[in-house]
Amino acid sequence: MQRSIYVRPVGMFPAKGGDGPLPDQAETWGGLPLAGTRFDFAAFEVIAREGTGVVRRTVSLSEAFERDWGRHTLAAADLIDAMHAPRPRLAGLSLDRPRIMGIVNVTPDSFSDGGRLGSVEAAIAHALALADQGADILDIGGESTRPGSDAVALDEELRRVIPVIEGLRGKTDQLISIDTRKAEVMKRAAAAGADILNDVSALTHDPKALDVAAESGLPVMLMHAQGDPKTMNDNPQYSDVVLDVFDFLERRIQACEAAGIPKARIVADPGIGFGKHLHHNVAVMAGLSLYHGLGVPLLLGASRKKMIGQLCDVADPKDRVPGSLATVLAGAGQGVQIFRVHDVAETRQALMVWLASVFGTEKGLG
Ligand code: 7PM
Repeated sequence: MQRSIYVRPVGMFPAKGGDGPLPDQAETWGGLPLAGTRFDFAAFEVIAREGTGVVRRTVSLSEAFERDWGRHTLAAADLIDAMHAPRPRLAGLSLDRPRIMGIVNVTPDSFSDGGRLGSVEAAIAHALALADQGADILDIGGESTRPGSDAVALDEELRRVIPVIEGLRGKTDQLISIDTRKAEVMKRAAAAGADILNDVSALTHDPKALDVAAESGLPVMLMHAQGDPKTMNDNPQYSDVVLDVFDFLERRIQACEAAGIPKARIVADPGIGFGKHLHHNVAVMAGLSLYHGLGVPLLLGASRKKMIGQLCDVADPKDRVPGSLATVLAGAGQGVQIFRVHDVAETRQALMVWLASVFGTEKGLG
């Protein structure tokens, strides 16, 4: 299925409504609430696929509501409902302020101080340090999905991540997500105490993943990728990357709902760097608020990625922290709810100051 019309909220400004009930439409003519964030938005960018091309126009809210959209009316109305509805808590976590997901890689190269036990203990210590720095979610991953990388065998992935989840559970109240494409890893991680499933293939890689995820009852994070990690960045092809990613995520959300995973348990992620060249990645970054029309919270993972290296000519990922922070603030400015990052303390500081400066409040991240 390909949509012909898309609506993107633009013109974010601090909401004046406070925490009360939604004012009726007439009173909100100046702006509509954005997806349970502290923002209202002032206008729509209406985007239409026409033939092989795409046309865009920015219209005020009042013009949009007064105008006859003809055959597009229903599709546009659904998107508008979806983008302004507040988001329910995710595994107990409220999403009315930006949330930080700290990356915990459990791969042999990430903790190089010796054998497997050492790397399990180092990963647990690292995760606890990230929790201390203010991570709301700890994302445990044992399969390197780096562009060009080989798949990791099931037993090896289990040996890496399960002891880390078991070790962490009981030591922290922070949410634990498991970054995996494998149904068996999801099942075992859930049994070990994981709270969220994070799949860079949006539950497409493993034919059993959709049902296992539904049976687990856990929330799922669905990421867009084009192709398999091994080859995905060789020659990615899109008609319009921003819209094609929307269509993919919309289809995957529908597949989840059909399998018994309601929208209240779904997060969507456009997948920076996964089957995307630089011009694709920056187009997705600039268009992030479009994805609020999916009706679920958004997750952005651009931390230390090649996009930053290419934009600024920085070869070593460790030197990409300032650029990573810029992606977080750009995402926050478009109402993205969750940020997957390596540098939790730095991200927290940046978001706190951003929140204070944009909204004029001192208690931004609570
Ligand atoms: C090596 C290079 C190892 C790159 C891992 C990576 C995302 C993710 C990853 C993301 C979600 C990384 C990637 N990226 N899950 N897992 N979104 N939801 O840079 O962008 O961390 S792995």
